[in-house]
Amino acid sequence: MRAGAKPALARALSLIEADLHGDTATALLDDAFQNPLGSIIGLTGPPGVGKSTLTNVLIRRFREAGKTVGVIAVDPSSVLTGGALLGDRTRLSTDPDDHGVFVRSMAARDRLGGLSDRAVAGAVLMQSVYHRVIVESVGIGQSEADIANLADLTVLCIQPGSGDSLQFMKAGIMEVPDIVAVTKADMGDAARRAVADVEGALSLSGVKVPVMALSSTTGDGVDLLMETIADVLAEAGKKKPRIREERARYWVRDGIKTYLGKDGLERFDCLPPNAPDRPFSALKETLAGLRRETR
Ligand SMILES: Nc1nc2c(ncn2[C@@H]2O[C@H](COP(=O)(O)OP(=O)(O)O)[C@@H](O)[C@H]2O)c(=O)[nH]1
Ligand SMILES: [Mg+2]
Repeated sequence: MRAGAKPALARALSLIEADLHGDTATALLDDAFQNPLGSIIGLTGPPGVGKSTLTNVLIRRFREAGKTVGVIAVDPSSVLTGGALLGDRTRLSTDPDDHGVFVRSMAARDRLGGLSDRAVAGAVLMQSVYHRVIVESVGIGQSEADIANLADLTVLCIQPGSGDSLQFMKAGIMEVPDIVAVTKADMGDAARRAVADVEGALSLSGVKVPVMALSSTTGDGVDLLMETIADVLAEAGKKKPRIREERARYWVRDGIKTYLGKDGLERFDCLPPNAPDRPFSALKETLAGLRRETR
């Protein structure tokens, strides 16, 4: 897999999907978690905002910069009736002969979005193989927190003139992204107004987040996005140990909640000591322990 063989990665991802808590999968994932090669970039936002189109642009730009790219497209439409609800969706298009790029679609946690534990595991696996892993997910409900706990950097995409920026102001509960990208800037003044709205909302709440308008169609604003991504990743690199531990904690707790419900979470009091290094086996062992208790 590390030598760049796509079939090997594809097999590993299938193993994760089929048997996430098996010995082979957990050993593989703990190893990947301990040996990250690159960074995970989360792209969130409502359906139709332009995430996939932007992902295509990012893939191209990273490849031009000599970086390898893995993509996980988390697709809520797979649990809905067809893709029609999401309108004219852009497909991720990559060169099949390019060994430096790999794209995988994975199902969302449920119809409200959010990352399934398999999508999280898939991203961790890809992070040990590729320089940049892009996770595209529809940003509704749980998914912002899920993305924030997975990615080194999150970009929230906002559609101009859609009321997304108003939503942004109201949503005090929302995880704060690292970058806000107002998409489709080629469509006129609405993008500029949306940037101003979001900046206004952010300054009221006292957080400093770069907000920028861009167009995937014309390429305007993409250079600035690339520079900002590089800056944020450089900053994120400095706090990695702390972030890793937080992530491990979140995944173990989240896994317990997923498999044993709130009741399981209430009976779970402390994180196993190996969790910050080996979160996947820590979860497997904690689940087994809690299940034994109930018997
Ligand atoms: N005018 C314009 N349209 C765009 C731009 N980016 C995406 N779109 C269009 O918006 C629609 C939804 O894009 P898509 O990438 O599928 O959105 P997603 O659901 O967020 O992944 C498609 O018809 C795209 O062609 C852009 O920068 N400018
Ligand atoms: Mg999409």
